[in-house]
Amino acid sequence: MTKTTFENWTENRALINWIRKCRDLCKPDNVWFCDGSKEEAQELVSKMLKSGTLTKLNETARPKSYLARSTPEDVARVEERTFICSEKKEDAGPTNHWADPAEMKTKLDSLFQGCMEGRTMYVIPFSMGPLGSPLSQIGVQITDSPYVVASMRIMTRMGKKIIQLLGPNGSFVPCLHSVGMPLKKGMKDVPWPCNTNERYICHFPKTKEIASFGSGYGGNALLGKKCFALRIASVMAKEEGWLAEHMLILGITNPEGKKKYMAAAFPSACGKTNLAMMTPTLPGWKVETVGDDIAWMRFGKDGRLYAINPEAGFFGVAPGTSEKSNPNAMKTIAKNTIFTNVALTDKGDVWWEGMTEKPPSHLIDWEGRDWTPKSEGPAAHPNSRFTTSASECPVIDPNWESPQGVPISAIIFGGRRSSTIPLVMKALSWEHGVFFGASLSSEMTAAQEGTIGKLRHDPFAMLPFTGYNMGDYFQHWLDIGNKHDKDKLPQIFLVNWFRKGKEGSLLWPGYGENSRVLKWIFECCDGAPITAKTAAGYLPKKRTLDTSGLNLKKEADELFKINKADWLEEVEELKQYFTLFDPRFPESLNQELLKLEKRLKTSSSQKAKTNANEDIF
Ligand code: GTP
Ligand code: SPV
Ligand code: MN
Repeated sequence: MTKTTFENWTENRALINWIRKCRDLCKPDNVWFCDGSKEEAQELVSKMLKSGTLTKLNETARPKSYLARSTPEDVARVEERTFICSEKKEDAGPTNHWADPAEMKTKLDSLFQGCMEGRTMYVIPFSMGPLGSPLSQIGVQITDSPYVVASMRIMTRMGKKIIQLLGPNGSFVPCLHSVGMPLKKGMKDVPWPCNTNERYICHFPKTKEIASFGSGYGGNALLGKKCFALRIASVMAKEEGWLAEHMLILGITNPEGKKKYMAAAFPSACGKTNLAMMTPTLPGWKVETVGDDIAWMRFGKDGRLYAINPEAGFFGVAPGTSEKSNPNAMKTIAKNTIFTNVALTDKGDVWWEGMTEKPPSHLIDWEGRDWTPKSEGPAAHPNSRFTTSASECPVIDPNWESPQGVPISAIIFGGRRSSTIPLVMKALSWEHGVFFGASLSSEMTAAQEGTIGKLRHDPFAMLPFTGYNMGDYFQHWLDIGNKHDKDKLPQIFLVNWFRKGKEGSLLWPGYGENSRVLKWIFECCDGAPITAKTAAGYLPKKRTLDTSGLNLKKEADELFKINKADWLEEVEELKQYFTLFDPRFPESLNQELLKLEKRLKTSSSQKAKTNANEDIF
């Protein structure tokens, strides 16, 4: 076998030069050009079993699957350490951390200096999106983490075929990553190397480059995902007139065989994977998955919006996933899966909170300690995840790799809101829908470092993922509406699975029952006369949301209530929040807010608590 050299691996000079530069800077012991083959994956796994990074799961219970445990300091995305390095601070906007690109480059140069000593530098050519699709993009990640290589192999299309596609002159997004823990001579490695003192997740929107230092976890380290497919891609999308969004994509077929595609944006750990793979409880309805986290959308020649899933796998939240809540996810992760920070059973299989009603009597928890139901704290980390191929999903959509994408009929926004926001609402117009997106907020989860349960604004579920000024991003969404045929634009909806009743319990059963809401949305898109106009938006007209056979509590009426006092409070709060984006806040969104306030106030002759099942004007 001939040894792989830069020259016989690629003819792309720009790529060779960049890899050489990284090698000279990071000083790895050797360079490994990833070909994406099975043999390569096997070799990496063997290496990680030896180093303790991976534990093999029971081959009968969970074939070809592994468990990784991170250190407790490296369990989620680190938004505080995420930077947008635009030339001007205003272009990063008020919601991003900004750093001067030249200063950050200098800082990164010193951090990356010799950072791969004692380690292998892996070079991973990858495609975001189906190979050769006009909507796809190529990236090359350099990393010193074999765990990242194994994960990228699942999450993206990677290897030799990408190099062929790139050719001698193709362009790529350079993504440099290091766990930031050089192995000096005589130093012993640890199972999960990382650097808790120095962490930088950096994006250079002008030159479309990414550099990440110090973390080996998820969106911090799998740079094709949030860094490329959202932060850098959102900049490309703005420049080129398309959309890069934190959205699942699903196909839904009614009992008559009519199919529509929908995209939905919910903040991290708010239900995208679950909705994308759901098993409808409504007889005759079918849901199929195109993607569970990211959508890239462009207008087709016919004037409709088409979406692709740029990813090839799922990096899904484990806790709460069960045969009951998400049987399709359970089938997807039955084999060939890497689990991170879940608990280990005595039989060598995985477990997490919510997987079974009763926890096993003994486990090894995510920190490698003995655990019993009496132990303090959960056995699996709340942000523990599975990494698995989309192709393993039993309900993967037949068109999920279609190069032109799938036509989107509805765009859905949602978050965790224990009050105020009804189960489902349709926007009055595209602009009102953009207002839904801009005013989205959600209670925080374990997917981001921060205070769990605290309500925070998360416009378009893109707060940590928009690579430029959020005010300009709002304008971009408005422009999309202005530039395209209004009749062909997707209709926009707002949903909330998480509204709570007086005793603090969830009012809506969620999961498969969400098919009832999807059905209503489906029928709205078909122009069915099932909407009732309220001050806040269109709600389901009396009894048009199919709740047949659901034993909803009496207080379930609350699900649809537009409580005027709460909404006026929301308006005041939004007035305040939107000033953050001055002077780049689009005037038409201000108008939407004022119109909402006016509608709420003119409905004052009505009862303070309006029953939304009635038209309120
Ligand atoms: P990211 O991968 O972080 O972007 O998350 P996601 O949006 O894909 O969230 P996911 O579907 O993994 O759900 C996160 C958590 O929310 C899990 O614990 C689920 O069990 C829970 N969840 C999902 N859908 C529902 C629902 O309809 N109702 C309720 N009550 N919980 C849900
Ligand atoms: C999210 O946090 O939205 C995720 C997980 O999908 S991560 O890839 O870590 O960003
Ligand atoms: Mn996500």
